[in-house]
Amino acid sequence: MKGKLIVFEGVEGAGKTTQMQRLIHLLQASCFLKVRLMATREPGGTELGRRLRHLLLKQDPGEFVSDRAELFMYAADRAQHVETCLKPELFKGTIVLCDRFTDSTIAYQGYGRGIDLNLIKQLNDIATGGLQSDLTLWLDINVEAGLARVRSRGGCDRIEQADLKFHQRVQQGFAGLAGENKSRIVRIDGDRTEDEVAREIQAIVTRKLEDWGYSNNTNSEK
Ligand code: T5A
Repeated sequence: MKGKLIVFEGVEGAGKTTQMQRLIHLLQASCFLKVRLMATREPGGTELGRRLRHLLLKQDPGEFVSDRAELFMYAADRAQHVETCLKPELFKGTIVLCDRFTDSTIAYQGYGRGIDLNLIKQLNDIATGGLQSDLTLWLDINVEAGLARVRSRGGCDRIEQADLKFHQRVQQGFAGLAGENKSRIVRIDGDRTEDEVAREIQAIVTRKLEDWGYSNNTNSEK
């Protein structure tokens, strides 16, 4: 595929959304102007996904969502997202920035909920048709600090409300994944100011774009 998929991952409140927006503005304003860019997210990157996102995250004390039902809803969201959004954009040559992808399912439903990791990997493969990120930026932040950031906004969703141990297992999941996938996943210390984190991300992504053959020069295209 001509395009590249850059994914942001991390526990609740790690700063993914903030940093993704900053990166997209920076790339739009930078010398990589001729690169086609798109920002999306999981769950909720498609119309079907937005409905699944609502079902997944809404707080409804009267309704119990089983772990496997949750897993399959994330997989359905991803299958639709890959088929109707990610693959077409990557074929066109777009640089796609995505807030969460397959590693979130391994961390949350695998490490967090305790569902068999091989089952999740198989489901991820089915949902993605083998599509992997070209670069994953893991914002590594203290779990309690991230939850405090989210809670200070007010109104937690169904997953944010899970207990601290759940979120600590999710964090261990991301750490394990980063250790196993050193060429794909880059760890970024998220416990710093927004500006410090943004500067590191800018440096990493600029280097990657150059490695991939995108020229950091207003006079030339890829
Ligand atoms: N999920 C998702 C699964 O369980 N399985 C899956 O397969 C997938 C794909 C998605 C939920 O679904 C789960 C994971 C999630 O629980 P979501 O709303 O998209 O729900 O959740 P998050 O992606 O976690 O979004 P959040 O908004 O909660 O976290 P972000 O995007 O990491 O953080 P951000 O940028 O919104 O920042 C949070 C707050 O912190 C401040 C921001 O201003 C904001 O108020 N902030 C900072 N404060 C201090 N210093 C910094 N450096 C800061 N950076 C940001």
